[in-house]
Parts: sequence; C-alpha cells; structure tokens
Amino acid sequence: MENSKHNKDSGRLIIVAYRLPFKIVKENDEVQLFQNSGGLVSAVLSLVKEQPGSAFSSSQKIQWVGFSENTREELEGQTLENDDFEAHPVFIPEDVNENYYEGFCNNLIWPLCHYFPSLARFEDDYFEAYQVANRLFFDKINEIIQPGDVVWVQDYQLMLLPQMIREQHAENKIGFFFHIPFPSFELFRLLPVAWRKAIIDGILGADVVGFHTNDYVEYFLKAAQLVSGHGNKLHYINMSNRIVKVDSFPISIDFKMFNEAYYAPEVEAARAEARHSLKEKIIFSVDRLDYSKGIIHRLRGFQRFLERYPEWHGKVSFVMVVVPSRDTIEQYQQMKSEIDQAVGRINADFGNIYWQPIIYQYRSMSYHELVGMYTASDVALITPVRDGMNLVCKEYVASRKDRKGVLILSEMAGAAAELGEALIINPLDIQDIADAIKKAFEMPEEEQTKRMDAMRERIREYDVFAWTNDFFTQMTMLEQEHDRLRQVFLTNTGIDGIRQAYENATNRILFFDYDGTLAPIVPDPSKAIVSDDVKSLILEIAKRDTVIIISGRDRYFLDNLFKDLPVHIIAEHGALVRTKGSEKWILNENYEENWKESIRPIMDIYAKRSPGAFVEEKETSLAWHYRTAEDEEYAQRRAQELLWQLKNYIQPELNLQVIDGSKVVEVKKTAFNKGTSARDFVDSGDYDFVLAIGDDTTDEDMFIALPDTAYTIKIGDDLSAARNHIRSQEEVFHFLKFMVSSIGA
Ligand code: GDG
Repeated sequence: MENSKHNKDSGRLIIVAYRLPFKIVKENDEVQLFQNSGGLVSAVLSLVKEQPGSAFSSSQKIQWVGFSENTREELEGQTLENDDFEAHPVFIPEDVNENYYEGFCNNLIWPLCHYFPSLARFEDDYFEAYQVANRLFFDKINEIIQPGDVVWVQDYQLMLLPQMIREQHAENKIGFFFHIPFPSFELFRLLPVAWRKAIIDGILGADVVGFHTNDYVEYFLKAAQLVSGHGNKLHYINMSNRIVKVDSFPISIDFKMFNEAYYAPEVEAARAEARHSLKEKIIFSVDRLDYSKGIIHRLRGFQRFLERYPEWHGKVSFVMVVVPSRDTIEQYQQMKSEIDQAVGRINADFGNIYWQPIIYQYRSMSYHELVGMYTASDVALITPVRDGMNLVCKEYVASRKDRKGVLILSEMAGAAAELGEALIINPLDIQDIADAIKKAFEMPEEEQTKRMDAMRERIREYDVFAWTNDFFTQMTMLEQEHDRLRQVFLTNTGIDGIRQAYENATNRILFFDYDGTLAPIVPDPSKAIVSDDVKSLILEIAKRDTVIIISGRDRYFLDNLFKDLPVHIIAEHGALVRTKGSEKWILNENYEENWKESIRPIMDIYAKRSPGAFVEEKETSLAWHYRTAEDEEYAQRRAQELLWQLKNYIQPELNLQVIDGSKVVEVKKTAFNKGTSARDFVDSGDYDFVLAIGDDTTDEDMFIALPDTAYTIKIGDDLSAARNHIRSQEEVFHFLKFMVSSIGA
C-alpha cells in the first residue's frame, strides 16, 4: 500500500472503465489479480512508467475502478493490487446491472450509435438503472480520489460520470474517451429530451473529450450545441468557468508487439499449420458476434465471389472466426443461427469432399493462433457495417513484418480514415466485396508491399502509446489554457489599484457596454433602462473624461437615453457612431447592404415556430430575440438550430458573422465590431488610462482589441479575454463610484 500513497508533486492516474481488466482469483483467503493483456492496460502503464517528465509519478500505482463479477463478500476488506495496479471493484446489484448494462448500454446506446435504431429499446427502467450505476461508480471514485489525481473515464457505459466527478471535485483533471461511433444528430435526437441532455452534460464534465474520428467529433459538437446550447470555437467549448476540448484521437495498437510476434515460435508453428492445412489462398476474419460487424453481408459477398469467379473454386479457404459475445440476448442468438445457416449453405452449395470454402469457428483464439492466422492469410476481410475504429485491421497490418497480404476494409470503420491504402469497400455492396477479393488475389507482391509499407508506417508512428500520450498532452495543454483564461475577480486591492491609476492619469477614456453593464437584463428588452444613479455618475465622469457607450442596440434607443449626456455613442456593434456634441450618426464605411433579404426569411420561419420570439431588423444587422418566448426552453433549442443553420448556410463571401448572444441570435457584417470601433477611439488620442466594462460575448472583441495596458473588466464568471472580472451588474455602480472617489463625482 505504501506505493499508492499520494505524492503531493504529481497525482495518480485513475482509470474508470465498465470492466476491471483483471481476473480476480481467491484461494484460501489469498486474492490474486491476473492482468488482461489489453491495449489500454499496456498503454496506461507506459504513460506512467516510460515517459520522461510524465505527469504521473512512477512510484505510484495506477488506480483502476471497474465492475467486478466477484461478489462483495468475496472481496470486501481485501487489498486488490499487483506491482502496477490497484483495483477498486464496483458492485452493481444484478437487477440494476441488467437494466443498466444489458439494457441501456447494449439494447439502446449500442444499436443507436451503430445506426440500428430499429433495434434500440427505450425503457424508462433502463435510464434509471444507468443513473444508479453511474452513481455507484462515482461513489467508488469519491472514496479514493485525492487532490491532483487525474481521472480517465472510458466509454458509453459511463457518460454521466464526468459531470458527477466535476460537481464534487472541481479541481481534478478529467478525461473522457468514447470508443464507439458518436452518431449523427438525426439518430442521437431519437433519445428522449431529458436523457440526451443528461448525456451531453454528463460528458461535458470532462476537460478533454476524445473520439476516434473527426466525423464523430463534429456530430458530438452539433449535439452539444443543439441539446445543451454549448457552441464551440475550434473544438473548444466554453463552459461558464472552464473550457472543454473535444478532439479526435484515433485509438491504435501495440505495433511493436504484433510486429515482433512474427518470429515467435508459437506463431511460426501456427502459421505453418495454417498454410499446410488450408488451400493456396487464405482469407481471414475475426470479430465478436455482433450485428455491427457485417458478418452476414460478408458471407454474401464471399458467396458472390464464388458465383462470379468459379476459377477460384477449390483454391480458397475463408477462415471466419466469430468470438462469442452477448449471446444471451435474443437478437444475437438469431444472428448466430443466421450465420450458421449461411455458412452451411455456402459450404454445401460450392464445396466438395476435398474442399470446404468456409472454415467457421465460433470460439475465441489464443494470441498466438490469432497472429498465426494474421500472418498466414493472403487477405484480411474486415467488413463492419459500423465500427468505432476496428483494431483487428490495424493488428493485421502490424503483424505483417513480411510486408505482404492485402487488407479489405469497410468504409464504415473508423480505421478507414487512416488506412487509405487498403481496398476500401462498401460493406453492404456484395459485388464490391466480391470484386475486392478477386483484386486482392491478383495483386502483385510489389503492390501489396507498397500498400502495406504505407499503412505500417502510419501505425508504427501512431501506436497505442502515442495515442495515450496525445490524449494526456491535450490535457496538459488545456490546463495551461485554463491558467491563461482563468478569471481574476477584482479584489479590494485590485480595485484600489485601478482607483490610483485613474487618479494619477490625465487623459482617460472609458468604454461602457449597455445591457447587462449599465442597465440590468430584464425580460422585456425595451424596459432595460439605466437607473438615475448610474446616469448621473456617467454624467459626472463624462465631464472630465472621454466616455463611450458601446452597444449592440440601435441608435434610436441609445439616443433616447444618452443624447443629453456629453458622451460618444457606438450603436449596432460598431456600425454606427455619433461623436459627442454632434447631431449626426456616421455609418461605418465598410458596411454593405447586400445580405438581409437572404437571411431574414430564415429568421422569420424560426420566429413563427417559436411563439413569443421575434425578429428585429436594425439598420445594419438582424436579430432573432427569444427572451420573450412563451416556452423559453423550447425557444432555446430552436435558437441553437437557427445558429447551426445560419453558420452552415452563410457563404464566406458575404462576410457575415453570426453571434450567439444573450437570448438573441444576431447576424452582422464582420467588417466591424466593438473591438475595431473601440480601437479607433483609443488610437485617435493620447490616453494614459483606458478602461472597458462589458458582459456579453461581443464585448470580447473589445477586450482583445484594446492595448495591453487597458483595464478590461468582464461582468460574471464566464471565461473571458478581460483581465479582471466583477461579479454582477449591480456592482458596476459601486465599483465606478469608488474608482472616481478620490477625484470626486
Ligand atoms: C470497441 C469498438 C474500437 C477478438 N477476438 C479475439 C481477440 N480479439 C481482439 C482483437 C482486438 C479486439 O479483440 C477487438 O477490437 P475491435 O476494435 O475490433 O472491436 P470491439 O471489441 O468492438 O471494440 C471498436 C475498440 O472498442 C477500441 O476503441 O476499435 O470500434 O467497437 O484487439 O485482436 N483476441 C484474441 N483472441 C480472439 O479470439 N487473442
């Protein structure tokens, strides 16, 4: 136990996955852990052991939390550890586990994510059990977690867990990796509203969220936006006080292990046996029994090959290994008997007493048998109809130290994005499969080698160790980003510093946003009126300093409130400016009126569909407001759809920006913003004190554009480019009053 004591300098790694990667054997009160040799196990070990400067101390064991099939009575009070790992079993009552694992995970999420919605079952009991089970995992983590520990949550069985951890352990770093396809929104939206929201919010409790491919990342980001209203900037999602990085990390394998196995005596023996017993051309496939793996279509493709290309009769053996999985579920039993029948039929129709086209095994293989078959076969036929990644094809390529063999790979496997030199097929197109087999058999050796070399190089470079490393590098980089963006609430000392700077300056310029800064946010925007106190304070300040009211509002509204004050006014996010004392509003020279008629109809449709929402046409922008919507939650979802549609619809040459504002979606020209307008003012004078206060996303442009010496203040705790934060709009008045107190207001 000594080793696992927390070391203050570096935290421990806690892996959470549905299953523990150990067989726990108890003999005479002695418990032993037998470690599985899965890729993830060796990858996380390397992370702790082999990396110079690793974030984890090698003197500490990896903590692994997972479901154990052993009973509580068997394991209670036992320390479950070996040299590298300490195991923390989670006990899930049988009835809960059935609805959770068999039910929610395998009868709903798995078919939905693999594009089999007709097999998905939506039972309330499933979701309840899913919540209970995720909570059981949380309870176990809660018992063991310490400050500085990094938690890495794995897969679709634990989607609610990151948020549960975040709520109680806000400072711990959390990663989440999703191993199966994240589906397009059309499928994801089939989930009941509350479930899909719980899933998205649950996952977004993590700091880094990983998927196998860019497509899955895009689908997740779309779901995050449409379900929970979280937009993203270049894959960063801004949660109120932290950011989440969503990215693709294509999982890989231990290249070296498979490559070096070629000359292992047991592999050589298995290879020799296969070559000796089978026909001159060998096709091999291995997968778990699952409808996503495309086994039936593969058989049909092989049948088509035999029908169309009889010259190969008697010369080919197709070794098809199906590993038993989930065969207590009825659908899986049905599939199994369909496979049995198809194999029987093909063998009977095409084979003879000297030749059996398909050698079919329903069992698992030893590692050496597996690599023996990988290296003996001329073709690996990998045809899933959907697969998150598919490791078998990568293992096949890595095993081919002889640089021979042809990979036929489904375009529906995540791996297809990386293995372009394979013969890529559509797994539902049986003629495509048949032709690919023929092509593979006829492929000259030099071409095989050329294709193999390219694929092998890619997997060698991005192996499972690189994969883990990549994920944790992102975690570290995100931490640095957090440090950069971390909000700094103004303390008394900070406020006093600004007061002194204000007092010592001689030429000052101050920018005030309007809604949410000078005036409170209220349900009806037309009633958001600045108080008399604030107004007279602004007047006093404006008598000696340059004051600019800078807002997204139209000029009429702002004129109405401020025309009697000696201030400059910037309206419509910088499109219109009225300088102090002038009667005239000046339109930004870069504004072009060539776009509203194409955008307005889209907004109108959304307004019609969301009672209470309305479109405001300003001189230079269009805004879709939903603060007044009857059903705000519904309108919020519509707003996200509108945002998504506008962002996809708008052609780059229109130079339009879509703003996700506070209860408003707004479209304006990119040529100007609060930042460019504020900067013009600052550059036109020799100011020795610059201050800007704002609360909205559009104020970020201003915070970024102003010089580094400026005092930039964000209201609220959203991450911001501003140097400081104050908590609420009400505090603005007190802050300003104090700031000017030594000069007098
Ligand atoms: C999920 C996603 C994603 C299989 N049979 C035997 C055996 N295996 C090993 C293979 C390979 C692994 O099991 C199967 O991995 P896959 O990636 O092909 O498929 P799933 O199990 O569905 O995994 C998948 C993966 O998670 C990782 O993120 O790629 O898309 O569905 O390593 O070699 N190994 C031995 N005997 C067998 O009979 N020794």
